[in-house]
Amino acid sequence: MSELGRSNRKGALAAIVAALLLAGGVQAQAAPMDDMPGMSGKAGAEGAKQQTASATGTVAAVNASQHKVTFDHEPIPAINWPAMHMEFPAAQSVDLSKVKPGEKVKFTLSGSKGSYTVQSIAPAQ
Ligand SMILES: [Cu+2]
Repeated sequence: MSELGRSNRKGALAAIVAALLLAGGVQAQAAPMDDMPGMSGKAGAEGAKQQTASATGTVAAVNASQHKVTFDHEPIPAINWPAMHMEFPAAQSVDLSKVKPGEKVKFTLSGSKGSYTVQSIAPAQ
């Protein structure tokens, strides 16, 4: 009898913990949408829809071994981004050996939500 009572209590506790975890999970998923208000409308029911955007900025760093590039980029209205300093993975077609820190460039991005890949980099005029 006492054995049964203990296992029932355990079960109830597990259900409460599961409910709390679930509530936390829902909140965590909702948060990125607040950061990117421009995306929620366009993505619609399709969810993580691919978007492309072009931007200008200054090359801050090139990570050849990981094929990544860091920009101090200007605002990107197409994806609702303010000016930022950030690192992006670059597509394999992008030749990072031609990209030098301090260079002012135009670049294009494609991706969805907070995850974008650089598709091209060209010198800015
Ligand atoms: Cu950014």
